[in-house]
Amino acid sequence: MTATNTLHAVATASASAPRWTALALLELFELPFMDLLFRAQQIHRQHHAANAVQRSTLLSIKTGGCSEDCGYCSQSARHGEVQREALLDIEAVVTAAQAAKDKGATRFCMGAAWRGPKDKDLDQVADMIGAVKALGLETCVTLGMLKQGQAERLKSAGLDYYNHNLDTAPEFYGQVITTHAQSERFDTLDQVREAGLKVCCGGIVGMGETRRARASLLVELANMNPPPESVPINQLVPMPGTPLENAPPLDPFEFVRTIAVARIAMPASMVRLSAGRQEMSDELQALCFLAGANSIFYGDKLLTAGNPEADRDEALFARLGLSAV
Ligand code: SAM
Ligand code: DTB
Ligand code: SF4
Repeated sequence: MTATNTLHAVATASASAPRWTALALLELFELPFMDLLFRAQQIHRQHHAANAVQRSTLLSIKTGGCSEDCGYCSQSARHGEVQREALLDIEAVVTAAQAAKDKGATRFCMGAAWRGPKDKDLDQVADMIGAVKALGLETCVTLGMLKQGQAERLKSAGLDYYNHNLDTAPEFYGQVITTHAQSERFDTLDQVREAGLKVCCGGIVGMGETRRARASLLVELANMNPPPESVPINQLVPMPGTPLENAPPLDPFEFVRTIAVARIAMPASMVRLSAGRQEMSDELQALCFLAGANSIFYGDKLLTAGNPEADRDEALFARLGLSAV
C-alpha cells in the first residue's frame, strides 16, 4: 500500500470514532524507512516548532521494594537489584528540582515505586508538588494506580501532569506483568483525565514484542479521547536481575520507526524520546528527532538507570541546532 492509500484508510472515521486501526499503523511501520520519516517530519512541522525540544528531569522520590512484578523494572521487590529506600524528604526534592531548573529543565517529574499511593503518602507528595511548582517548574508525578479522589487531591496540590504508561500492547501485557491488569491502568488514566490533569502516557519497546504489538500499543494511545499530551517512548533498559535483562536488543531503525508512527498517529502530542538514550549514539538520537520526537529526559539519571550527562545533551543540541523550550 502506498503512503497516500494509508492516509485514506484512516481518514474516514468520524470525530468520535477511533481514528486509527492497528492495521493502519502496521502499514505505516512497513513503509520504506525514508517515506515513513518524510511523512512523520511533515506532520511534525505542521504541529510543532521544527527545532525545539522540551526537557524534563526525573527524580526517584521512593525507590525500590515495589509489590508489582513488571518484568522490566529494577524496583520490583520480586527481582532486580535495587534496594528499598524510604520516601525522600521535601528538602532533598526541592534541592534536586532547583538544580534541574538551573540546568535548563522546564518540568520536574517525581517517580515512586508503588503499586499506588496510600493517602498518607499523598499528603507528603502534595507538599513536594507545591514546593516544586513554587520554583517555577511544571510538575509531573508517576505514583502508580490511583484510588477515587486521589487524582483530584493531586490536581489541587498544583500538579500539571500525571505519568502512567500502558507499557505494552494489551495482548502482550500478561507476559510482562502479572500482578495487575492493564485495564486497571486504563481506570487510573480515566481518573487523571477527569480530574483535569494533563496525561503523560506511553510505553516500552524492545521487550520481545512483535511489530504488530508495537502498532497495537500505539493504537491504544492514539485512540484515547483526547490522546495523551505527552507520549514517552522508552527503549527497554535491560536491568540486572530482572526477567528481561537478557532481552535481545531491538533494531535501532525499528525504534525510530516506532517514534515516527507515534508522531503520525498523535500529531499534536509531545513525543518523548525517553529511557535508553544513554545506550544510543548521537546519530540515532538525531534520527529520533527527525522522526518527530520533541522532548527528552534531561539529567544524568532516570529513576534508577543512567541517562546522558547534561553536557553531552547540550553539545548534541548545539551540533543539531536544536533549542530547548
Ligand atoms: N510505579 C509506577 C508505575 O509503574 O506507573 C511509577 C514508576 S515506573 C518505574 C514508571 C515507568 O518507567 C514504567 O511504566 C515504565 O514504562 C518505565 N520503566 C521502568 N523500568 C524501565 C526499563 N528498565 N526500561 C525502560 N522503561 C522502564
Ligand atoms: C517514562 O515513561 N519513563 C521514565 C518516566 N516515564 C517515569 C522512567 C524510565 C525508567 C527507566 C529505568 C530506571 O531508571 O529504572
Ligand atoms: Fe513497581 Fe512501577 Fe516498577 Fe511496576 S514499573 S515494579 S509498578 S515501580
